[in-house]
This record gives sequence, structure tokens and C-alpha cells, in this order.
Amino acid sequence: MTALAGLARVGVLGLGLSGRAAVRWLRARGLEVVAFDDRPEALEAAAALGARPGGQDELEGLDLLVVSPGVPAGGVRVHPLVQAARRRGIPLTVDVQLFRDAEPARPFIGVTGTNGKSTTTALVAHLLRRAGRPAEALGNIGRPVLDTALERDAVAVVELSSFQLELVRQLRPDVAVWTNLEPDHLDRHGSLEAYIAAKRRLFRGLSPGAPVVVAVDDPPSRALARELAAAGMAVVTVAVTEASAHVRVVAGQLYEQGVRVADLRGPATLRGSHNHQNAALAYAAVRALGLAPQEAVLGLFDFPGLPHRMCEIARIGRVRFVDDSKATNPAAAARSLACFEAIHWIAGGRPKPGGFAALRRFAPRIRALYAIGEAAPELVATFRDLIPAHHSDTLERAVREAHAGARRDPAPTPVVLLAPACASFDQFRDYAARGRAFAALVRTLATQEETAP
Ligand code: UMA
Repeated sequence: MTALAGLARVGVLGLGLSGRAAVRWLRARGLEVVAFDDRPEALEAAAALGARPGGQDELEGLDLLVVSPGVPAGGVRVHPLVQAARRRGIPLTVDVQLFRDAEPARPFIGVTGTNGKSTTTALVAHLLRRAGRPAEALGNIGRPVLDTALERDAVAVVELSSFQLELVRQLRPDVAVWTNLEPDHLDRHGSLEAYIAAKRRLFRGLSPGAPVVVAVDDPPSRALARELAAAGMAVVTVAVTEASAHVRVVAGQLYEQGVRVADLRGPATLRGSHNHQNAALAYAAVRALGLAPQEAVLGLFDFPGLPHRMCEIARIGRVRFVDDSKATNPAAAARSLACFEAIHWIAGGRPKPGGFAALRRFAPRIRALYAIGEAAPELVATFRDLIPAHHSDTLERAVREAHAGARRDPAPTPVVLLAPACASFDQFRDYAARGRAFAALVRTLATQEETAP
């Protein structure tokens, strides 16, 4: 266990999903663990996991501090314990680095970028499994890398957020995948440059010839692909726009080096050009790992998709309800707004910097806006000259009002679309809780409809 050689006492900061998994993993390897969390109730759970709850002075004597992704370790407001650890010269790390160092021989596909990471990660794992290779989707997707004992030969397909990558030394993935780049998480990183720098740590330590898959549909990603190619990486480019690339989707058809390999117009879970990008990335990633084209495409046709990502959750009469709660920034919301017509759009939450003006171009597809949360006034102000823009405030009211609006809509299948373009934290624990609340409200509507005279 070279990753832990010489360590006796390790701190874990943040006792959420990844922190608790780290405590268990370290304890299973016989290390003394001191746990830290700003929430006293989280610390109470530490003892049950075999860790000692720690205070500020407990940093003394730590050989390593494992920092959870949600705890800021760089950018504008570094956590005080992280600052204190740095002052004392205590090395800092994250769970993904421990995992990679502990199991360097395990095949590892690292997926980063701004949008589409989770779907691409899940799809890569699915494509591998359908081709007979054991694989697990891990990391930011919701299953901490240290969570469980993986099957011996399983490929680790790891979604990596900028939060996780911030403290990565080098992961040296067998295949590195870059989905796209849009501004995001600027409140944490402080600047677009710092956000990009964190993401680019995925490529640290890669040897010339290492396979790197990059979607080149946006200019910063195109520049990155050129730079990595110039540094000697085996760059496989992917595109769904007019950009030339090794793997492309044109009119719903997936091509590799000009040869058509799959028709993507069938699978409902891969609808929309953003999903075509995810599919092309996943296909390119498994090809880079050695799958033949005919093996690589098998899982494209029965991918179950991920919850809260453009999922149609119900139909009430003519009205379709689509949950895209994961659209936590305007760029992600743009992707689902581009997929539907006659949209009754529920948006809002905690806004990210940059505003919503970029979404005005979708007004011809949007029948009305129902704005919720902290961003509601800004959203209404951005759209009210183009479409009816209601300040619904809560999700509950928005669902009721959007449903009423959609029922009056003469379109054959109007869509009530939750694509918030904002973080959820002002009103919900996270985007998944927001999506579940949306589904529960829609179920209530459906029941009322059934029982109506
Ligand atoms: N905490 C502090 N001080 C702080 C911040 C957090 O003490 O300043 C404590 C909290 O009290 C809590 C714990 O840390 O007890 C939470 O840790 P965490 O925020 O790292 O959350 P986890 O439950 O460990 O989940 C993390 C990822 N969370 C974040 O990056 C914020 C999950 O990504 C990931 O699925 C999980 O590890 C497993 O790997 C979520 C996410 O929102 C989905 N990611 C962002 C995104 O996708 O946009 C990056």
C-alpha cells in the first residue's frame, strides 16, 4: 500500500459521502483517523466510524489531511483548517488521489469538463459492461471512489469535478476525457482561469502518447486539444458541431474517421446535441481503451440514462413533464431548451455569475417562464420583454402555474420543463432533492387530475 507508506495519523476534513468513505477506508488499513467537520452533528457520526472527532489543535501530529471536495482548498475563501494545515506543512490530498495511488494498476478513465460529465461517465461504464468488461462509475457522479471494494478487474470510470481536481497531484488516467468548457463554480474558484487550471490537473503527469479524448465544440476546448497534441498526447477529438474531428455526430449519425458506426436518433436517453456529444465522447473513450467499434456501440442503444437529466417523468393529458434539475447553470439549461418546443419553463434558484441573457435566444420555443428562488427577479427582468414571465417564487407554485399554462396551450404536446439554470442550495439540499420535489409535485397533480369529477 505505497500510497499510505509511512503514515500513522491521517485527518479527514468534511464528513459527507466522500469523507465518511475515506474514514472507513483508512480505518480498514489500520490508520488512526481524526475527523473534522464544521457541523457538530456530523462529528458525532465520526466515532461510530472509528475516527476521533478533532478540533483545530488536533492538526498537530497529522501526517496527511484528506480534504472533501465541498471544502474549499483553493480560490477565494480557503477553509481555515486547510490554511492551518498548510502553515504546519501537513500534506493535503483528496480521495481520488489516494485511490489512484493505492491501485495504480487498475484501469482508470478520468472524465472532467463542465457539463455532461455524469452522463458521459455513466455511459462509458455502461458501454464497457455491455462489451463484457467489468466497470464502475465513481466519483462526483455520487459514489465516492473509496466507497467500496471493486471487482478486481473492474475499470474505474471516475467523474472528476474541479473541486476534486483542485488538490490532485497527478492521476495519470489510462484515458482522460474532457467534455467541454463553460464558466461555472466561479464563486468557489474566484476566476475562470482558476477553474480551468483546476480542471486541467487531470492531464498532469501524462506521458507522451497517452490517450486523451477532447470534445472540440467550444473554442477553449479546441485550444486545449491543440496544446495537448503539441505536447505529444494521443488526442482523439470529438465534435457535434461543424468542427472537424476523429469522432463526430452529424444529423444523428455517429462517425469514426468518416465511417458511420451508429444511429443515435433512436435512444431516448441520448436525445439532443449535448447527449450526442456525451455519446461520442463515451464511444471514443472505450475505443481508446481498446474496444472494437462493434463492441463499443452495443450499449448506446439501451443506456438507461441518469435521473434529473432531461428525464420525462410523467404525462398528464397532453402535457409532458421533464426533469432537468441537473441543469445548474445557463449553459446546461440551454441544452434542454434547445430540445423541446412549446416550453413552460421553470427556472431559478441560486444564480451563478454571468446572468441569463444567453438564454434569451430560446424565447421562440418558450411559452412562459415561471421563476423561483433567489434568481427569480433577475430571470423575470431578463425575459419579460419577450415572453410572459411570472415570479412564482416556490417550486410548488411554479409547477401548479406551469401546468395550468400548459393545459391552455394549443400545441399537441406542451412541455413543463424544470431546467433551473441555477444552483439549488437556496431552497433545496441539492439538485437531486429539487428533482425529487418536482416529481412529487407532479405526482400530486396527476392524482388530483384522476380524482377530479
Ligand atoms: N463541510 C465543512 N466545511 C465546509 C464545507 C463542507 O465542514 O466548508 C462538511 C459538511 O458539513 C458536510 C461535508 O463537509 O458534512 C460535505 O462534504 P462535501 O461537500 O465534499 O460532500 P460529499 O457528500 O462528500 O459529496 C462529495 C461531492 N460534493 C461536492 O463536491 C460539493 C459530491 O458531488 C460527490 O458526488 C461525492 O463527494 C462523492 O464523490 C456533488 C456536487 O454537487 C454531486 N458536485 C459539484 C457539481 O457536480 O457541480 C462539484
